[in-house]
Amino acid sequence: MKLVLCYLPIVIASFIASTTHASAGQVYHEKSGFVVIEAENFSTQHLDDKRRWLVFSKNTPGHNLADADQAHYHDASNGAYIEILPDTRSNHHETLVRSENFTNNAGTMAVLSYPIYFATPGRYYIWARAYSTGSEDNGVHLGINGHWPESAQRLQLCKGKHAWTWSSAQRVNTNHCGTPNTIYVDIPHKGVHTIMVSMREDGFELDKLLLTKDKSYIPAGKDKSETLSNSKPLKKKTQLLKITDYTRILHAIDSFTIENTGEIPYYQHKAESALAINAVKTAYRNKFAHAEYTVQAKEAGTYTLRLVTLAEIDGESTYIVSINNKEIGRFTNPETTTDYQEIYFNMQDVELTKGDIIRVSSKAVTNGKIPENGGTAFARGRWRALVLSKSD
Ligand SMILES: [Ca+2]
Ligand SMILES: [Ca+2]
Ligand SMILES: [Ca+2]
Ligand SMILES: [Ca+2]
Repeated sequence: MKLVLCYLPIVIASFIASTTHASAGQVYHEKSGFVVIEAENFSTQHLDDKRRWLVFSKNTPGHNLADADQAHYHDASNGAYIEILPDTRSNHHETLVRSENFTNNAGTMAVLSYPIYFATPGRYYIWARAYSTGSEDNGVHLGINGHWPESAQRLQLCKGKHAWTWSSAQRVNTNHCGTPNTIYVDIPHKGVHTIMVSMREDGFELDKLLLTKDKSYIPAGKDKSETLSNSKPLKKKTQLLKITDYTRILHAIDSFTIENTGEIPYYQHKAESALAINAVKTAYRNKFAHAEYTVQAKEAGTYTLRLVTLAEIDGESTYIVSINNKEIGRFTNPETTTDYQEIYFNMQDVELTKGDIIRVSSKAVTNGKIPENGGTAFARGRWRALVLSKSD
């Protein structure tokens, strides 16, 4: 079997992009008192000059670091795991060098970080899924938020050699194989906390971590899938689609006055967020309706104005924008095959001062194309907004 390896900065990026469940925007979180982490999906690694956690999967290339065992990705959860190398002490015949191939000082060598959102604070028992082939590759330290509480140091496994094995046992002087179900951290409050891993013995192989509030829980096999947030897509806007920068949007419905503004009235077409003319009434056809907005003191300045109208299949309505009865723009909708398609009309360098009356007018017209009730249907002069963008 060929031994394969990647160096970490590359591995993290490529791994997240390709083979793992995790992807951009996904983060670990606690779910019903459980946190399950693929060890290879760590966020950062520090203090890794002498020993380094390396990711192994079927895609990683070979290496020539000291190592006493072959790769074990076949039975690894997510097809990948991490091993801390070089491993210069795989058995007790090889020299123990403190702060090199062994350290009892948690948090001093090859420190990994896994930020996790916990909704439920409290005590979490930590299980590690590890693969040991010798007597000097079966201990690791755990920590939280840069601290290394005694309760999370010296996770150890003795049984289950040459197989992926879950352990939550802490090595103590009276029991070098550790006491089962004793490794834990306390999550002080709801929020993001960073679970950390650091070297105790080189050659240690870690596939997965499982944190549980249930002290009697015993994981088996690959156990649960990693607990990742499931980000829903953010809500996208459906109107004013091409308005990508603006100072102020004057919405036709919310900002403009339509009472007592002319001989024929607008009504509010709320489903389309538009003002419109009820062209069913023949008296309202081919005449301008008006809506008005009074400029406030804080809005004084020079702007580009964009009138957002809605094209309609049954007619090409005309629009007029005026300030204090002086026309500054006159536009006609283009023909369209899509009802309520937004059309944008620009007016450059418009100076607004306090008390100015901005008036938007439009009329209902027919293009004679759409038969209706013995005649043809009318477009209703719909418009949606007047957008103010401050000139630079
Ligand atoms: Ca190895
Ligand atoms: Ca070792
Ligand atoms: Ca090993
Ligand atoms: Ca894994």
